[in-house]
Amino acid sequence: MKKVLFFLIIILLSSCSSLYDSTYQKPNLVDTKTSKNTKILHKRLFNTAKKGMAIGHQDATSYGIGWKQEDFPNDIKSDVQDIVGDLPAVFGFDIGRIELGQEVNLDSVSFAFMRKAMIEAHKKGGIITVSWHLDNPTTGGDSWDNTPAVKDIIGNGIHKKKYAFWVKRVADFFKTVEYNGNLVPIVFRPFHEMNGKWFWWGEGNCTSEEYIQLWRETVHLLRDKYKLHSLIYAYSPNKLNPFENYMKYYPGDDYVDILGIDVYDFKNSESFANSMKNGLALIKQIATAKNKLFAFTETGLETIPTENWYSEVLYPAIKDSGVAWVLFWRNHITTHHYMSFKGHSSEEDFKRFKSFSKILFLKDLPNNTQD
Ligand code: BMA
Repeated sequence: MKKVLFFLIIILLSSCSSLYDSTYQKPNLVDTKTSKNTKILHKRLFNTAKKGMAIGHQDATSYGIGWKQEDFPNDIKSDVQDIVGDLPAVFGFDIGRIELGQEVNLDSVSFAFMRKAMIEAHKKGGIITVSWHLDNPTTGGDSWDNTPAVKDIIGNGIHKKKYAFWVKRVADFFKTVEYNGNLVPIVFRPFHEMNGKWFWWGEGNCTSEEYIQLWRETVHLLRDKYKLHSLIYAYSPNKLNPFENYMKYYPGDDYVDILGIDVYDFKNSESFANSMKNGLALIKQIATAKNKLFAFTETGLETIPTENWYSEVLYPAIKDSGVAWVLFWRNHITTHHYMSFKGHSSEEDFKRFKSFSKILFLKDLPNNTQD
């Protein structure tokens, strides 16, 4: 009996430590009780960054130009796949309005569908990242209603209980995203672009201390109160203006797993290339010193009017950046889309972009050892 127990302990210990070695050492994750699948996700992101960068698309399989997913998962469609014959490696979703208990998110994607799409993406070896354009808890307006509200939901703020309930709905949803009896691991990227003035959690609408408190209390709710252990947390300011400090709103090393940045091209390739290079170099430097992963959490050029944008504007700036992934924003309509699609003038250039060895789509990702 003693012998059996001894072997059992050895097996248990070796299965716990097998993820780590000299090239990939145990990271200090925000959630020390995080699930095995979440640890594996972190390791896969680490390995991905060694190989190149995973290409992501927001709402990749939910809808695209001229279509909305119907017969899912029998017939998975994606604008990316229609062009290059492979799905993106990273699947972006947004859970805005889950906090209200609504059936569809702010872009009319139903949460029931989203759950299926997340599970399907995970099953295929994809990486999932989720943003949260949540409504303004004080006014009931949307994320862009920048009436100050953070002070009302932190500490003993008047909407503290309401916010805790909102976060419970988030946790409850993530707890239903399950595959083979395990929760699907997710990169959660709440309260993004806080250094911009457009969201109620942004610059000028709360202080950096309030923001940090909001982030930390959100982690405490998800992780400690609601016992959700399938998340990796990503911090993602918007492109920095001169003299802006990336760390101004940083919630702390114990509250952030991935350092990100959002940089868009507003139809000025030169200025975009500069902001991108500076921003990506900065997150690389800070994240490396902290032994954390880093990623290009949002980018794009709306309607992609610039010739050879993917291969000649974007690629040179990202190729040696070391980011784990690059996420392009959604393909809503022909006047609001950030990914190429079949028949669009950028199609050939996107194929060329795909042919670069560091640009990784789903089939190029390092091995998927989850479940
Ligand atoms: C924004 C736009 C909006 C959308 C929001 C959340 O950047 O695309 O139309 O509602 O993201 O996806």
